[in-house]
Amino acid sequence: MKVSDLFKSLVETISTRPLSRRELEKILDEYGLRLVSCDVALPLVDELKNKITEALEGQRTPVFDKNAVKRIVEKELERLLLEALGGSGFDLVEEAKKSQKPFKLLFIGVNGVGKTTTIAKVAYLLKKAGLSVLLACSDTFRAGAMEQLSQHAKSLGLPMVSKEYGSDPASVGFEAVAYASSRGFEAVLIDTAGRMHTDINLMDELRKIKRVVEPSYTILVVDALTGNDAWNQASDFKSQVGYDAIILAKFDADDKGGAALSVSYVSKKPVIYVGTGQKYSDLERFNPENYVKSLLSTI
Ligand SMILES: Nc1nc2c(ncn2[C@@H]2O[C@H](COP(=O)(O)OP(=O)(O)OP(=O)(O)O)[C@@H](O)[C@H]2O)c(=O)[nH]1
Ligand SMILES: [Mg+2]
Repeated sequence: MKVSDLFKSLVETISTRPLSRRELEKILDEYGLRLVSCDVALPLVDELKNKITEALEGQRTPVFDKNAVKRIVEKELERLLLEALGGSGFDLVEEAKKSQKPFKLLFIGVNGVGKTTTIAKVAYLLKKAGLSVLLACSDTFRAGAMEQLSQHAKSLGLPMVSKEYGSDPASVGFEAVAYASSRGFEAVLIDTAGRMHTDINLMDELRKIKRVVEPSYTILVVDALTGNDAWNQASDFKSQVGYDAIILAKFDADDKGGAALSVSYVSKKPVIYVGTGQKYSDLERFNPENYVKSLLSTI
């Protein structure tokens, strides 16, 4: 089931006949559970339930009007979902152009979510915009991590800074920034090893990398297929490390649709791009208005 189908079915169910408050609550509880199974964060589901109840209570008319009820719920959903997504964020390319140089981007996230692939895509985008880009592999932990990024660097025609496996990831970041500054690179993109948001030591290591690098922006990469853990990741990385924006990878493979709403709602940080495939060009600006429209288009 997709979030958009659930919203359609919810609005249909609510607007079919007049409902007592109890009946409405029962329906909202049932749809709430189904929304959670579509990766919509529990606190957002609770807010949706409350706000829809309030909106309908305030609009009691003597005669039941199916279309009026439908309009009220649809409007309330639209307002809430836009609020959950918190605006369209910033344009990374524009930020890179106007930023003090080097523009430093630090990518963080759980193992396998798509960080390295996303870095290659962002590098492609910045290079296309005319910026000189340097890649840095601060993942000195996972076997094959340097070879993977270096393969992207080769394909994109970009240089890469790395050190031997096992070396301090913060020192790679520091040296990459120093190298970018001395050689006049306009942007430096730093990859980090994947880590669980619950691992205190690895979170501490990430804080150190961030302190040393002083990134212009820290980007959390989240896998849209993660399910309900996505919003725990968004929340824990925010409280423990801090970041400025989210890129949602594997958006193309997500048939539920709740992840984007949840991560922004929980973190109050914008989703700025979504990954839509494995090619370098498969990175799209995320537009909250269009996304909400698509979620509500079938109502
Ligand atoms: N379909 C699809 N696949 C993606 C996308 N982004 C990444 N992938 C795939 O996801 C897998 C993992 O991607 P990586 O970029 O290696 O992930 P990572 O977060 O760097 O992984 P670690 O460094 O091991 O933590 C690869 O097979 C990628 O091709 C996307 O937007 N869409
Ligand atoms: Mg990686």
